[in-house]
Amino acid sequence: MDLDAVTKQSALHAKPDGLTLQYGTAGFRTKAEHLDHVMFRMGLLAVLRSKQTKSTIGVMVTASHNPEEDNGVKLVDPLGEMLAPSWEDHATCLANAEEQDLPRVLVDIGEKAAVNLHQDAFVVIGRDTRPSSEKLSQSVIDGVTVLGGQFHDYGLLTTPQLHYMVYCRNTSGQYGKATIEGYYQKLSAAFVELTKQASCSGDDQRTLKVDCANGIGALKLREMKHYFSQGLSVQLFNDGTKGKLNHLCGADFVKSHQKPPQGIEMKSHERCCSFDGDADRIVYYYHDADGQFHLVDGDKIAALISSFLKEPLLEIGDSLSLGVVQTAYANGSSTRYLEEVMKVPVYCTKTGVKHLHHKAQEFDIGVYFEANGHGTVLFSKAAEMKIKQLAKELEEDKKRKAAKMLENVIDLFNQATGDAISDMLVIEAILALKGLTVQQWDALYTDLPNRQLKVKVADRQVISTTDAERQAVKPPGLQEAINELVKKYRLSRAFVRPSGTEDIVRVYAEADSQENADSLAYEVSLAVFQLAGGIGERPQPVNITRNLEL
Ligand code: 16G
Ligand code: MG
Repeated sequence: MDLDAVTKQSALHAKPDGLTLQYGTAGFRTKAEHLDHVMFRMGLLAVLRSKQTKSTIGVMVTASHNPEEDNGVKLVDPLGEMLAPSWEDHATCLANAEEQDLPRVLVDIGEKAAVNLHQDAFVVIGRDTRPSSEKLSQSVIDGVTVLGGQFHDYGLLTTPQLHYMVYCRNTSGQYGKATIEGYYQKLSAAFVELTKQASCSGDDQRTLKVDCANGIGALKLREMKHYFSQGLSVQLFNDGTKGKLNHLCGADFVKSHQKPPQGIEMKSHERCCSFDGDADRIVYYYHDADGQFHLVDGDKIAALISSFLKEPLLEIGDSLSLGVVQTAYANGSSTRYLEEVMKVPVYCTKTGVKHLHHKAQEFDIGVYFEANGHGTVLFSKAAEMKIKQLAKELEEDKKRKAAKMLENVIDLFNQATGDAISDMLVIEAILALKGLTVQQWDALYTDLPNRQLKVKVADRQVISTTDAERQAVKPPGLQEAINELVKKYRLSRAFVRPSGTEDIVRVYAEADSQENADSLAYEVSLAVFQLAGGIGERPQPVNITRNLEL
């Protein structure tokens, strides 16, 4: 490593005094103006990680659903996964090192991780549409170059597309071509193939309105829709030509406010969906005949997909294991439906894609979704080989068809990560094949009314949790207080956890009616405020907060 060159270059990307950041569930994320040094240093780190793994590493510049002024960065590991936990610690150390300590910290990481510095390094870079992203990705490139790494800058990409590129490059093209056309072709071909078996339904059934959050999803979907134009017609809204990124639109807005985004015209019973700012999340929704809004979230996506998969799996007669992974945010009705009606095993993990992904890898077929719309289906290598072999060999027509269908599903899911575009195509294919309307899909089960609130506390780390975040172990007395409150309501459940992305504590409650869910969430917020060092204004009852918002 040419440490002198690193020091010199680093001075051009100097770290502001006193700023400390942590590599969290979503990488680094904060105001864009504070991130230049982090980007440069993540370029450095990506080179070390690439040398250590002897593979291509990805760097994605995005802050997903955060406001337009924010930005962030994530590293993508060789098989398209999130960065390994020990390297998250290296990332945090490197980002927080004072200028004069930077060379020493770099050498330290190299030693601790046993990096062979003579190995070549290759880094691929992608970015979202934020005004700050282009310059910040140039800082990543500066970091890569000063350590002698090679790179390919893909420019504008969705986060899942960058994961795809990394995965393709590290599997010598076997998974697909590491180009944007390669991505469009692979997914569209699988979609077209899968929907061939759908009996023709009316045009209106094949139209989908997509709110693109004024983000990168709009650009990419506009390019891609020509590849599957016969099977599905998508109409783009919030495509970035006027509105602000994630402002009053996008999956996060729709899920947390439980209302439609601005900028989309919804007629009753029309199927609509929203992506988030980097297109790795998707939720569906519609208005009924009375103008009532209905959200069809990640839990219902998991329910639709797993019930769809059960049939062909049964047909091929091979005992491949199927499991569903959720988080504590999964609606209680969804868990009950999956376990009791669908009879599939359901597991709960901590919040954050990497935790769900990890658990899902334990099954031949692991379906994982967060209620907020992050998710995918993972097929183990063994399951994939088995299915592909059966699709070729099976004699009986019905069975071969089922195996073929599963084969297309495998190709349609972006196996590197959850992907709003690929999830959308899978969902659209299933609805077409099953002849289901969005209302029929929504009617699989009825969500329990729920409410999420935020509480400001002096130090959110005073709360620690166990049992996949469903129980608070600290501060003392908090869980007991929650238990007492929960007892007051029917079909109720509540939990609290420190956010991994904002400086707040999150509260979740569900109960038999919206009033009760609201009131339980409020009471739990008060308990957090009192027992976990709340600051600022005391939490207010939900209807008051809501009136203030209007
Ligand atoms: C990040 C996570 C998401 C999680 C969210 C929770 C990834 C790619 N993203 O956006 O899965 O739901 O954080 O945020 O892992 P919170 O900790 O603020 O509630
Ligand atoms: Mg996102």
